[in-house]
Amino acid sequence: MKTYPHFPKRNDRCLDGIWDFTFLGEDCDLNTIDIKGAGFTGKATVPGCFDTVLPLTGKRGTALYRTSFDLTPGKAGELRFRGLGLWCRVYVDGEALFEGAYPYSGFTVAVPASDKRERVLTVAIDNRFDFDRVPLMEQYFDFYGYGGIYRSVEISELPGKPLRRLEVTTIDPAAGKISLNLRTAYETAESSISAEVTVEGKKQTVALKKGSDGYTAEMTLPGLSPWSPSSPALHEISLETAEDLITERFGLRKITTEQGQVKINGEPVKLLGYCRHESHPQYGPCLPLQQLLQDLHILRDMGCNFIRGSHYPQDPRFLDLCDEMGFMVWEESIGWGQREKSFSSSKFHEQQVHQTRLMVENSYNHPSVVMWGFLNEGASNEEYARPLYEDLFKTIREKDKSRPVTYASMFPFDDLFFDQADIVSINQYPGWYAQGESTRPLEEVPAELDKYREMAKAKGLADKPMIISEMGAGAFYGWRDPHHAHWSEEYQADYLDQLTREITTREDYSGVSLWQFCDSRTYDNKYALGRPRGFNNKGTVDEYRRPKMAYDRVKANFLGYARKG
Ligand code: ADA
Repeated sequence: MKTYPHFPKRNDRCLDGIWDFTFLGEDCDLNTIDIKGAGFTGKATVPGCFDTVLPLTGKRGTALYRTSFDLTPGKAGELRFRGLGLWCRVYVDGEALFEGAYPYSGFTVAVPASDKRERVLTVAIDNRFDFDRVPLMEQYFDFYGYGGIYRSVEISELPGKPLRRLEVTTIDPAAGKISLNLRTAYETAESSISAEVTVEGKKQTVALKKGSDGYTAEMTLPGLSPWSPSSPALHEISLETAEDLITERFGLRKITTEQGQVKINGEPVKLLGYCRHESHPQYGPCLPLQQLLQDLHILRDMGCNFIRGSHYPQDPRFLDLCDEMGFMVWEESIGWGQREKSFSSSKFHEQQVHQTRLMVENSYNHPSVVMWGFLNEGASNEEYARPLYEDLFKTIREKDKSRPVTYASMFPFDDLFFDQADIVSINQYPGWYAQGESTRPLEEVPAELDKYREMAKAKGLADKPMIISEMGAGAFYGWRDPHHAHWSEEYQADYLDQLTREITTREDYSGVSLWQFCDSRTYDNKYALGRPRGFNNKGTVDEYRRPKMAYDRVKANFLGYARKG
C-alpha cells in the first residue's frame, strides 16, 4: 500500500521486500564502514527491525541493508524513507548521500543522476545510544529503541521540474472552500505556476502565486462532502504542470477550540480514546498492515474516537486508515521526559525543531490529525525549557494555522507554558503511583480532576479545552486477585471504569487518551522493577491484543456516552 503523495507520471516505486543484510557488530566504527567491501551474508525484510528476532534479538550495533533500483541514465531520483531508527547513513553506489538520526520521522534523500541504470542503495542503521549522535532518543525512555527500517522506502525518478507536496487547507467545509500550497522539489524564482487541478473528475486551470513556503491559490469545490468522525469523506486532488503530476488525498474539515470546547466543523466533540505505541513483541514498531487495521477495529469496538500517537510521528499507512475510519489523532514529535541536559544542547534543539517540522509537512493532509504535540513530559516547569517550547509552537504555527497545538505536561500545577497551548493536556497517575498507606486509592482520581480545573481557573486558562492526555493503571493479563490489588486486572478495570465515567459525565473535560492501548516493550534494566517483564503493562489489551477485564468497562462507558450523544 503506497501512501500519498502519488506521482502518476513518474517511475515511482516502493522498494519494500527482502533486502541483503549484514550485521557489522556491536563495536563498529561508523567512520570507517567499508561499504564496497562489505559481505552481505543474510537477508532482512524492509520494513523490519533486526533486533526483534533471532539471531540479533536485543543486540545494539550497526547493520547494513542493501537493495537496488533502476533510474534512467542521466535522470536524478528522490528516495522517500517513511521512518527508521535510530541512526542512519544512506549510500547510493557507495557514496554517502545522507546521515541523520530522526527516529520515526519521514524524510527524503536526493539521488544524483548517473550514467548507470542500476543503482545500489545501501542503508547503514545503528541502534546504539549516544546522546551526541542520537540526541532525540535515549535509553531512559519508557519505550524500546529498535534498530531497523521501520516503514516503507520509495524511489521516484524526477522530471525536470519536480513537485513535492500539495497541501490542502479547509477554509469553509460546507462551501467546499480550500486553499492550496504547492511545494516544489526544485529551486524556483517564478512568481506563479499555472496548473490543471482536478478534484472528483472536475478540472480547473489554476494560477498559484509564490508565497512564503510554496505556491498558493484558493478554490471552491461545491458539492463535496465534508469529513467528520461519523462521515469521513475523502477526496483526491491532482495537480498537473507541464512536467509533473501530483495526487494527494484530503478531507474537508475544520478544527477549532472555543470556550473550553474542541469543535469539528463547528460541532463540539468529546475526545475518547487511548495513547497508542506502535509496538508488537514480534514486529517491534514495524506493524504489518493487518495489525494496524486490527488495532483500529479494537479501538472502534471500544467506542473510541481518539488516538494519541505516543510518542513519535505516526506511520502514514496508519494515518490513512484513521482518515478512512474517522478517527481523530493527536500526532506528536518524538520526546520523553527531557530535562536540562537536552534543553541546553543546541543540537537537540535544532533536531527537535527539524523533526517537528518534518512531521507537520508529512502529515499535513491527513484530516484525522486534529492536533499537534511535542516534548511528552518535557521540563515545562522550568525556565530553561522556554526557548525550545516557544520555538516549537512557532515552527508548527508558521507552517499550519489550521490545527490546535498542545503538549502533554506532567506538571499540572507548575507548568509555565500552558498559556501558549491551544489545549491544556495533563499526564498524571493519581491512584496508581499513589502516596500513602491506602491500598486502593481510587478516590484520588476524581479529586485530582477537580484540582486541575481549579488550577485552570486560577491561572486564567478556563477557556482552553482540557484533556487528560495520560492516566492509567497497570495489570498483568490473566492476573485476577481476590484483593483486587495493584497489577490485578480487577484494579485496572475499577480504575479505568472510574476515570472514564468521570470524563464522560463531566463537561469540564474535552477528552481523555487513556494510558495505554496495548502493553508495550520497554527496557529490562533497572526499569524492570517498575516495569515487570520489561513491558509497560498499562495496556487495556496486552501486547498480543488480548483484552483485559478493563476492556468491557471502558467500552460500556465510551459507548454509553456515544449513545447519549
Ligand atoms: C509517562 C509517560 C508514558 C509512560 C507512563 C507510565 O506519563 O509519558 O510514556 O511511561 O508515564 O506508564 O508511567
